[in-house]
Amino acid sequence: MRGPAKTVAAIHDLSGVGRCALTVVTPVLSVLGAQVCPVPTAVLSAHTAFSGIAVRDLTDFLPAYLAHWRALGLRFDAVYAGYLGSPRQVEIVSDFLKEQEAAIKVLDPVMGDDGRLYSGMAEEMPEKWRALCAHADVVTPNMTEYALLTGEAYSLAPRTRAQAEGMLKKLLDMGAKSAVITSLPLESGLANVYMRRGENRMGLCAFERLAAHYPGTGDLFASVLTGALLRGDALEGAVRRATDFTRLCVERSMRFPTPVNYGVDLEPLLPLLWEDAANKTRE
Ligand code: PXL
Repeated sequence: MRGPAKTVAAIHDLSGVGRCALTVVTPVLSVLGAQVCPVPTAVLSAHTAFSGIAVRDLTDFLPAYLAHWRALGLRFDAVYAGYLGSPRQVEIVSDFLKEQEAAIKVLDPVMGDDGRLYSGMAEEMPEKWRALCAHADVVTPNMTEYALLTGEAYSLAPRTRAQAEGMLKKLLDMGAKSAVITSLPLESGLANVYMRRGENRMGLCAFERLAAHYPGTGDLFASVLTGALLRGDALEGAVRRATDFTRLCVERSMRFPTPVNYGVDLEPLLPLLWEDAANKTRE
């Protein structure tokens, strides 16, 4: 890779156990050659699918944290935000995004799965996130988050191509420059679908349905996507890389099963991302 490492302000929680948020974002982006500067939104002993967790929300700490960064005059190549712990954090992130004019902004509206908000997620978060999406270069909701953002009923009924394109357009109408919906059920099967503003046609990466459903795969997908965009991939190449790597991690985790709450077994596969990135650098 030519030049210094690209920098990413990564605005996510730190969950000690369960492989999501910063414990996924950091290794993935590092192996893709980017320096991660975390903005921790909360510290949890484990992600919210575990019961009995210890949680410390960091909303009150973030203004001082970012004020120091402001004093340092930091400018990032990318800002990648995921799990935000309170409605006020959305305001704080919104101000930060406005200051980071030149950064690629990847916004993953991490709010829920399986048709429900994550435990502890405030009811106002969908409308807050809707406004935040206007700042995005790329938004990456799953089907639950798509329903929460748009106010549509959650449904996994297979969609036609035209319906899926209509869904992507709704996200673009919120102001995002491009949109990706993960694990969208098409009539032909599951796919990660995407569209850029001003284009009416969607692109898609199809993948086969697997029986297991692991937390943190949305974070894994969006982390690879962010790293690939920073390496200069176009959106289609980045979605392809993120889809392929996420599938590999899920397949491996099913072959050597651990309880799903502990997340996907990504560490043994990180060298593949490295080799992929190294090959690209040699090209
Ligand atoms: O992977 C999404 C995620 C991020 N952060 C926390 C979570 C979850 C999903 O459950 O609980 C704290």
